[in-house]
Amino acid sequence: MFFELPQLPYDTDALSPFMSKETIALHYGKHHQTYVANLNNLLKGTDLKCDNLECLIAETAGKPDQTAVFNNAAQVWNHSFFWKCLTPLGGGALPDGAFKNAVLRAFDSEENFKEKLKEAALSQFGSGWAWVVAGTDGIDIVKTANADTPVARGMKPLFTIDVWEHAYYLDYNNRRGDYVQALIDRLANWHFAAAAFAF
Ligand code: MN3
Repeated sequence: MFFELPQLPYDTDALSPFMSKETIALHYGKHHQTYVANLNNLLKGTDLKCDNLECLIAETAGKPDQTAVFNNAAQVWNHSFFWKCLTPLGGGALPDGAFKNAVLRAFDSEENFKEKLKEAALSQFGSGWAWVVAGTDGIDIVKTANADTPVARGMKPLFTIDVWEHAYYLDYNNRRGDYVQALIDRLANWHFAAAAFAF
């Protein structure tokens, strides 16, 4: 049961200047890679019977003696998902279809949806994530702290923004708002979110 760093869906300089290749080298090549390595090391000493991340997250969530496995499994899942939420051709209007219709039902307008997503990303105190999720009541926006993930709570993630400082400090210093705005306006892969909603 060994996990690998997934391939990036674009070149390391493809998101520049909104996310520099230096940030990708650090964030993907060091942070994400380290979560994978830590997880594989931790699993050598356990009797967890899982061959995928979702199983590991479900088996370790909320268990104090499994915090290290949970944190690293969740961070591998979160980052693997995060890279797919970005694209060099990102931002712009939501694609027409079921996802957009669900966004409009929940948030009245695209502008309000994006504003609420930005608010969640900015109001997450310290490290964490802002998410667009699908639940039984339609689409919602939630935030999680540190490694925590909606996957552990029965919600279906459609889109996420990493707001750990390692995601933006090289490019934006302390200006989290500028990073979040650029991600939403220029990098967000709404087609991926729409496909995740339809799946
Ligand atoms: Mn990160």
